[in-house]
Parts: sequence; C-alpha cells; structure tokens
Amino acid sequence: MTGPGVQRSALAIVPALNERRSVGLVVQSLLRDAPSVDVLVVDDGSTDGTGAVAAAAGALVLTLPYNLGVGGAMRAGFKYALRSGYAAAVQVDADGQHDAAAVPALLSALASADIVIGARFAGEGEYAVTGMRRGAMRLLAATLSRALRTELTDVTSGFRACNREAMTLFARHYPVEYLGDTVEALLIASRAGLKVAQVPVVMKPRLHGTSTQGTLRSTLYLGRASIALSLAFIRRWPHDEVADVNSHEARQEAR
Ligand SMILES: Nc1nc2c(ncn2[C@@H]2O[C@H](COP(=O)(O)OP(=O)(O)O)[C@@H](O)[C@H]2O)c(=O)[nH]1
Ligand SMILES: [Mg+2]
Repeated sequence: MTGPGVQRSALAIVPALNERRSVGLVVQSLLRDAPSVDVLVVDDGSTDGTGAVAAAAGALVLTLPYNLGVGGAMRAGFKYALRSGYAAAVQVDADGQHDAAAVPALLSALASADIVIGARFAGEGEYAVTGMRRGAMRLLAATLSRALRTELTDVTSGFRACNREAMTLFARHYPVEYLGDTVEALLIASRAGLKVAQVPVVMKPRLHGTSTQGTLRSTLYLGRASIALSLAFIRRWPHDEVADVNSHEARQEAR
C-alpha cells in the first residue's frame, strides 16, 4: 500500500465527533455523488458509535485512540492519503453541511490551484451569518485575499480540496485550534507559496444536533483571529522547514 507513486485519485477525509445520526448519510452521498473518491472517516474518540455507522455505510474508518480535535484528525487523514498514494484529498464535514455533489467541482479546480475552497458568499448559497461574526469573517477574508492574491469570500469554510503539495504541508502543519484549522491553514499555505482558489457552493444546515462550538465562542475566536492574523504577517516563519516538507516526505516514502 505504501509507495512513492501516485496511484489513486482522491480521498474524502471526514472528521467526525459523535455524528452517528448524520455520518451514514454523508458517506452514502459521497459514494453516490462523488463516485471517484474513496471515503475516510476519522473518528476522533466518539462515544456514540460513529465509526461503526460510517463503516457500515461503506467508509474506511480511522479510529483515533483519544480526541485530537479537527486539526489533529485532519493531519492523520492527510498522512493516510499521502501514504496511500492519493493525488488529492477533500475535507468534508460529517454533519451534512457540505454538499457531496460539489466535490467533483472542487477536485477539478485543483487543475489550476493547490487548495480549492468550497465557498459561501461567492454568488451561491444563502447562509445566514450576521453581526459581528459576519464582520470578522469579512475582515479575515479581505486580509487573506490580499496575502494570497486572489479573491476569497469564505475563509472559515472547512470544505476544501488539496493536492499532494498542500497535503504534504498540512500533514505536518495544520492548526489544531477551533477555526484555526481553516483560517490559519490559509496563512500557512500563503507562506509556503501555495496557490488557493475557490468555487461557489451551497452550504446546508446541520442534519442533526448543534455545532460543537457556540456562536459566542466562534465570534470571540474570529475577533481574536483577526488580530492574530495581522501579527502573523509580521512574524518570522520557519521558511526552510516549510520548504523542506517535500524532501522530508519523499525521504519517508522511500523508506
Ligand atoms: N475529528 C474531529 N472532528 C470534530 C471534532 N469536533 C467537531 N468535529 C467535526 O468537525 C466537523 C465540523 O464541526 P461542527 O461542530 O459542525 O463545526 P461548525 O460547522 O463550524 O459549526 C463535523 O464533522 C464534526 O463532527 C473533534 O474534536 N474531532
Ligand atoms: Mg458544522
């Protein structure tokens, strides 16, 4: 299974924490609407049988021994994808918010970018975000758009496709803090010189339950992230380490 070559097309990586009620439908719709992808659910210490439901629906399941958070789960997923020879990976939430039918469009757009974001506010998909939260999201989007030299309208979207270069970077450098995985990951990508693009998508409400994060917490995070992001631009980044990622991964795979 391990090998340096790229043999398979794409892997959908689904981070999941206690999503028994929706993960089965998410896996099924991926297998139906994005038939070229394999599906990996990263079950991150769920206590409700999420992993078993995902496996029954046809997914590969990676069971983490204890909760690592979305960032840790995605790093595990990216490592798995790299080692298994996938050319691309797409992150899909387990709660049904991301439309599986949009996955092929995200993957196609990788032809001219390293990372493709499935974005709200790009002319498609009504999704109510109001007040301060919306303001902070706009500010972050404007800042990152400038850094990445492309117009980005939804930098907190977790619906993203990555090519091998981006996967290699993110397998080692993927922020673990809530929403940091989305916002800061773009900053890391920008520092590594990766190209980011977006395609418009419709985002749906969660199928069941409530977000693991409350509105207050996400609003506070977004405010803080806006400040942190400004500081990050003037901070020195371990450039050599980022540049070294490819050769490091190549060495690992050659072993
Ligand atoms: N692996 C993993 N996934 C998580 C964790 N917390 C949330 N998720 C998953 O991450 C996705 C997004 O979480 P959600 O609570 O919907 O956040 P929101 O969409 O930003 O409101 C869902 O698929 C969750 O099941 C966690 O600690 N570990
Ligand atoms: Mg969600």
